[in-house]
Amino acid sequence: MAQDPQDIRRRINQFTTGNVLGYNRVALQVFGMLGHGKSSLINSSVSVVKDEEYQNVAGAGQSQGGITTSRHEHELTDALVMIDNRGFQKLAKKEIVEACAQLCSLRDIGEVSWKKDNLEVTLGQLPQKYTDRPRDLILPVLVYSAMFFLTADDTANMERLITNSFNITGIHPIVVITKCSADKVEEVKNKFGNLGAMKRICLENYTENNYERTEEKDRNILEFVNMCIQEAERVLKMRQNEDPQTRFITQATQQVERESEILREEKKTVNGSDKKSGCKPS
Ligand SMILES: Nc1nc2c(ncn2[C@@H]2O[C@H](COP(=O)(O)OP(=O)(O)OP(=O)(O)O)[C@@H](O)[C@H]2O)c(=O)[nH]1
Ligand SMILES: [Mg+2]
Repeated sequence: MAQDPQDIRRRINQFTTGNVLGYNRVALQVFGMLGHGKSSLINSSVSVVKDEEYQNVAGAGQSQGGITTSRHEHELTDALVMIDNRGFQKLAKKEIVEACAQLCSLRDIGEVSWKKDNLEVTLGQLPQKYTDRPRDLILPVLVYSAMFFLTADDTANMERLITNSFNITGIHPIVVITKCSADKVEEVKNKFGNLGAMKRICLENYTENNYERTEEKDRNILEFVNMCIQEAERVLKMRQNEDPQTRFITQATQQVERESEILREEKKTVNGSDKKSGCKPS
């Protein structure tokens, strides 16, 4: 029998991390392509979990994307926040590596950039993040609209993102397929399943044009948040005997390696084009 939405809401509101490993909150880090409904998912979750009227707290747009350019935190409960994010333009390697830095807790809230000086940002974060351990357990949430079908290139890039998310957090991203009245919904859902993301939910967000609350939409949103809590509980249990400092050092080292590789590749490209154009390095 389906659970009563009020029971799910109560459970969400009562959720705590139990302060395992010093984490006192769970942060749902929302990723996704431009305009696929990340901010709308946050608006919907805030309204439904708090059982308040819809408000555009995350600044969802009317365009085809590019509205959100920085990361902002939105509180669902004292122990649960959602972090809105800049949408991926192409899901290029640079964008994926920046997503990894966020998952490793090596980025503060604020502007998101895919510039090559990101390695400097990472190195600058290390001393403080080592002594002052992050209090948020970060969980990846991947938003994808059923209006788009993944091409072979998109699929390969998504696989890279999903694998990296798993390696860093120990879980596959929770996939939210938005605009689920589109006819590609089952195909998209299967694609993500084939990439290892088994926690998937298809839903319609509340939007600026369609914000009247319905039981079905509320139920799907509550089910999504509940799924996140269950994953958080699983991760906390899995990590309870780990040494957080060792974990941090391992992840930070891997992140520095990923970012160094991007720099090396860019240098190669620049050198290659210099040679072609006959420029001599200064
Ligand atoms: N029909 C329908 N429209 C949606 C849904 N989710 C979002 N939209 C619409 O899609 C457009 C983009 O939504 P946003 O929530 O701003 O998307 P975003 O991913 O935050 O976009 P950027 O921040 O610009 O990358 C807006 O016009 C929304 O109203 C949904 O589930 N169903
Ligand atoms: Mg947005």
